[in-house]
Amino acid sequence: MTAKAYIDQVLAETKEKHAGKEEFIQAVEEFLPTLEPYLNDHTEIVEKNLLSLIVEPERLIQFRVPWQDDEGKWQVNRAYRVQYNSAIGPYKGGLRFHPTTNESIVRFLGFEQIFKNSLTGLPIGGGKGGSDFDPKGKTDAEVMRFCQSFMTEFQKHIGPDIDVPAGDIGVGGREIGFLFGQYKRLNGFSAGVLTGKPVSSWGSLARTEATGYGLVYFVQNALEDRDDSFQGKKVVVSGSGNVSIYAIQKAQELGATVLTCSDSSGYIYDPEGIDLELVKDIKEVRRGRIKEYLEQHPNATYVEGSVWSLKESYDIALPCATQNEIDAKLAQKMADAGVKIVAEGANMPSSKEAIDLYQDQSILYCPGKAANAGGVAVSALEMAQNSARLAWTFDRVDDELKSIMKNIYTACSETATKYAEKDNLMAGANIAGFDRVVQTMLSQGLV
Ligand code: NDP
Ligand code: 2IT
Repeated sequence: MTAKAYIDQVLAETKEKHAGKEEFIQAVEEFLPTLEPYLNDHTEIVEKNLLSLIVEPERLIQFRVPWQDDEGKWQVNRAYRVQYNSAIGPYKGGLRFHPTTNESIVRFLGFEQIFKNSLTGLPIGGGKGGSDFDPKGKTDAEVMRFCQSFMTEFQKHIGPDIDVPAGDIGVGGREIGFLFGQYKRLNGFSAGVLTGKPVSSWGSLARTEATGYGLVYFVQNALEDRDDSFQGKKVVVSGSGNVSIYAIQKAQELGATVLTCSDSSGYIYDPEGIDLELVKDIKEVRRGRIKEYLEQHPNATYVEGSVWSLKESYDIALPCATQNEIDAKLAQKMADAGVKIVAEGANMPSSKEAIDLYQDQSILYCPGKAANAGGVAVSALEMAQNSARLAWTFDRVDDELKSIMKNIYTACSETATKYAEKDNLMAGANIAGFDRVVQTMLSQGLV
């Protein structure tokens, strides 16, 4: 069977088996076809039917989380963990608390995580999880009770050498702190069971900054490779959460003007450059809405709807909010605004049609599984520090992060050049991430 026919067959089987799981099918459809030139060179993968093993998670756990709200009412949420692939290390990936979380979303995130983690070069397998619990509008006490109930069940399935969760949308230092406290109460102190922990509970310095910083380091490498830099560039960022805030900070440090940030209600456009201290205060301290930015910057603009409909010209787009925030129509608006580089801080923020448009219009596309790998990479460094019972300095972690992002960029670019063309970083990321995982699977036999 040819590589192409084999890919088509596995895709058709996946679509049939998972009808309705749109995000999961989208992630597989964006991934498998790019492997064709690699499979042409590695026929043993076709012969051994390894793609079917790759799309099937090793384990998928679902459980209910009962908890009591401040009025004394009993509530229940649904939670998931997909332990996708452990070829190269313990399952590793975040937990998302957002009302839209479902099996399709957890599967797509877990599938992407396998190859992202492989690209870091560190010993971490792929996993992901979360719940349809919405932390928005909940009190600290409610969030704590939810996290304690979540961990009471979840602790059966995790461990420093088994599965090591971290944060994602709706799960930051507060949530990880409560989850860690409950794990400790049930099992004793075991630092390496979660990452993204508060620094006082053996968390790593620079983990909070790592995804946003890493995203900007990835783009910096792509720019330098084209004799360019961030200096004087206009940058548009979506979201105003963990990834956005630290992407904005690093882009500003490197001389760019960041024009926007957003939340799920609307976006701020500030031609003088986003006031990051204010955004941090609104989102991290007040847990408020981005519209509140106007109270201190009446000359900025607040617009309801997507930031990607912005008409003012800019050079670099950093989508850092959520999946499918950019469809073909919005991608066309970005092209009209003159964007040259799209680098994904979020997981799968661009639809398949949007990616096709970037590629048709020679917009350099930096896919999330490569560009946002800095977060999980520093999580793996947190695991290393926890195993050694040491705490590294901020600068040491940041230097490691810089070198990991450089290596990821180089691997994507060189693999793209070998199997497709230099600017096809999507093919480069997919093939380079896949190679390490499947070669390890082959070496371990059928397990
Ligand atoms: P946060 O919860 O800190 O922030 C999420 C931001 O995205 C908020 O501004 C939120 O707005 C916005 N957002 C969420 N859902 C939607 C939606 N449906 N429509 C529009 N805006 C939305 O999450 P993170 O910053 O941690 O995560 C952002 C993205 O980065 C996600 O795709 C995540 O998977 C990815 N990522 C995160 C990593 C990490 O280390 N945290 C690592 C790698 C990737 P609002 O407050 O209105 O909901
Ligand atoms: O999508 C991601 O890579 C994350 N949410 C971070 C995962 C981690 O284990 O740090």
